[in-house]
This record gives sequence, structure tokens and C-alpha cells, in this order.
Amino acid sequence: LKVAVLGLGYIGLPTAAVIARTGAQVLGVDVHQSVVDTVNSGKVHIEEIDLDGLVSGVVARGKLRASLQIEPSDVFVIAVPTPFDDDHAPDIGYVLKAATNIAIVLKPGDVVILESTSPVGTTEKVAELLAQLRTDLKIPGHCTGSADVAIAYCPERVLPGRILVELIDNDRVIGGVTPRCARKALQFYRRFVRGACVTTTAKAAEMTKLAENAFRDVNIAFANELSLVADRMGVDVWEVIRLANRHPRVNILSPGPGVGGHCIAVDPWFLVSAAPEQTPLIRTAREVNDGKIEHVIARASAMIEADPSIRVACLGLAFKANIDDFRESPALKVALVLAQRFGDRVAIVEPYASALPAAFADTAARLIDVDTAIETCGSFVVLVDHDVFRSIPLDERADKQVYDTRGIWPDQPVTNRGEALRLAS
Ligand code: SAJ
Repeated sequence: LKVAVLGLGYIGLPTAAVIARTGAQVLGVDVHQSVVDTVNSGKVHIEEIDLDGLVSGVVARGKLRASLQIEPSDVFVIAVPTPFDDDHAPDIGYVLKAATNIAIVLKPGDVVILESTSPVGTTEKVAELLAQLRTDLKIPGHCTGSADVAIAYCPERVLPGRILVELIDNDRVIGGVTPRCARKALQFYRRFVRGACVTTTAKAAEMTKLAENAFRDVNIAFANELSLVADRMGVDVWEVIRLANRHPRVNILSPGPGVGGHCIAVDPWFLVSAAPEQTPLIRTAREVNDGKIEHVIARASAMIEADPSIRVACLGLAFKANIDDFRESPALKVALVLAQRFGDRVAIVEPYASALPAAFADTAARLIDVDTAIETCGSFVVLVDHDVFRSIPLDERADKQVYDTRGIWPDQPVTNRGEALRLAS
């Protein structure tokens, strides 16, 4: 079996490697020469547990190869980005470009699968495009009788940090442009998925993916809203959540400095922009989560202004714990504003970065390690719940002013909690 995976990012590369491990001949296609070169040398350009070993193994055995050029294959998996523009309207340009490239080499019997998170209807647009570009082939949804190729949507659902485990163990939703397409795609996923593979229509599968991430966003927004209420009331939100979650049917998620990553902070907008009148809750959740960033900046600023003599360490830039991914990261946004506002009083601790991101170039902020922060900073703003921060013992921070947006240090003395400093009101 020959498989082409288009897009060698956080989803495409692990997917390509896992398929290659099953013995299939996999070609990874990417637009960046540096990515192609890195993969062909058996290395990885992204940090993900166990991915480096897997990629070096399948490349060494000749099962995975990368290229800028697509080649004829039996199965095509599209895993390219679907960003949104300034008006939150989704941009499926990369998906359509990938489909255009596939059209050049498509032949009867092939299976085309879209995995990128996409607005409802995108898979049908891919089919339509292929029908326009390849009038010599019978494309599903655009022909009578049995089609020459199969086209399906099967969203990835893996959690960064657990990608290789979840790629295999998670259930998969497989939506065909026709039921026959779904069955063909199902055969492919059965090669490497241990979880259940459930078939449906392409549109239902597309909406399922968006619903999953919107569900999480709405639930995190509830936790973030509670944190604002608790802040106003002078109550410890972490304690309230711990207590509420003792109820058998309550399971409140964790507040934080906002919601980041390229999924939860993005995908709900795909639903909102498709049905604005029907989505006040989903839109508001997005606004609550984005608004939390401003609240954290205000609270952290108040703490820093309260004592001009102390240096401040912002702990973490990643969008969540124990990963090196800074996309849409609220921690990065907060740290950047604090660095711009307070100059060289602010230092950044991020064990997952070897240098500060380019956005910090105009600031005086420095990247320091945990030990230096403990020695030289009198104040901590906890922005990411990395394990390495969580494990700092009380005696190394008891005397610091701490604003802990992730609730990682419940034992911090109340008198040394920055959030206890009320704003001017
Ligand atoms: N967060 C909180 N509080 C929480 C949980 C998360 O503030 O209680 C924040 C995180 O710190 C982070 C953001 O939310 O900034 C998103 O993190 P996440 O762990 O919830 O999700 P992602 O973006 O890493 O992965 C999600 C997953 N979707 C769901 O759990 C429904 C994953 O399964 C998807 O595959 C992925 O999006 C994706 O690619 O769509």
C-alpha cells in the first residue's frame, strides 16, 4: 500500500509515521524544504513524546520518505492547516491546494481522506474540485453508478503530548461523501486504529469535530467565568471547584490565563461564522476565554506595580503544560505585554524554549532557568502548569509574591498571593 500524507505538521507527521510502522510505503509531502530535509534525515521538527524514535526508525527502514512533490499513491491523507482570517472566517485554501495537487496523480481505486479540522461542507467542496479537475474520473457525489475513487472526512482527535497513543487508541469518526466512500476509508483506518471506527456522512463528521472542540471551549469558559466571579468575591476559585466537583454530576474544568493552541481557540469560530444567529453561547464562550487574558494582564500588572523593587518571573509561554507549542498561547500574550510594560524587571522561564520568540525582540525581557528565577526574582506569575513548575517546593517560593493563574500551588501562603491585591477599586 502506498500512502501520501499532505502536511507534515503536528498531526501529519505522527500520522505518517504510525502508518509507515504498519508496513505501508509512506510519502510525506510538505511545502517547506527544511521540514522535508529534517524528516528525510530521520529527525523531527516538532516535539512530541516518542515521535523522534518512531520517525528515525521508519525512515531508516525506508518506509517513510518526505518530498515537496506529490507522487501517485493508493491513499491520500490531507493534514494541512485551516486557519481563519481577521473576521474569524475559516480559510480552506490549503485544503483546496492539496486537493489540486492530488488531482494531478489521482487514479481509479484511490482513497482521498481529509483530516484537517474544516468547516461543514469542505469535503464536498474537495469532491467538487476533483470533479472539475478530473472529468475523466467518476467522482462520488458527481457521477451516476459507482465512483472511481473514494472521498471521506476523518477528523484527527489527538491531544498534543499524547499524540502517538491517541492516534491508535481513540475512536475515529469516518464520514464518507457516500456510504461506500466511508467503508473504503474505514478499511484504511483499521490498519492502525485500535479504537472503534464509526462511519457516518462527511458533513456529520465535520460538524462532530467542531462540536467536540466547542464543547471543551464552552466548559473552560465556564471555569474562567467562575474565576472572575470568585476574584470579585474574594473567594479561592480552586477550592470552590474542588468542592463542587465532589458532586456526582458536576465536573468543572480548570480556569487558566485563557485558551490557546490551534484547535480549541480556533474551531468554535467555524461554527459561529457558519451560523452566527444560532451560536450565541459558543461565541460568548470564545469571548470569555479571550477576555480572561486581559483580566490576567490587569491582575499581574497590579501585583508588579505594587512593589517596584522586585523582579518578576513569568513562568511558561506554551499554550499548555509540558509541550513546546506556543500557537495562540495566552501565556505568551500575557508575558509579552508584561515585558513591554515593565521592561527589564520581567524575566521569562520556559524550559521548552531555547530562545525567546521573535515577538520579544523589542523588549528587555530575558529567558532564564527555574533556578535563576528562584534566586533572582521576588515575584512569580504562573502562566503554564508545566510539571517542572508544579514541583517547585513551598520553601523555595513561600516568600515570593505569586500570581498563580493555573492553581498549581494551593499551599502558597494567602498573604503572598498576588491575586489578593485588589485593583484600585
Ligand atoms: N485549558 C484550560 N482549562 C482546562 C483545560 C484546558 O484552560 O481545564 C486550556 C489549555 O491550557 C490550553 C487550551 O485550553 O490553552 C486547550 O488545551 P486542551 O488540552 O483542552 O486541548 P488541545 O488544544 O491540546 O487539543 C484539543 C483536544 N480536543 C478536545 O479535548 C475536545 C484534542 O482531542 C483535539 O484533537 C485537538 O484539540 C485538535 O487538534 O482539535
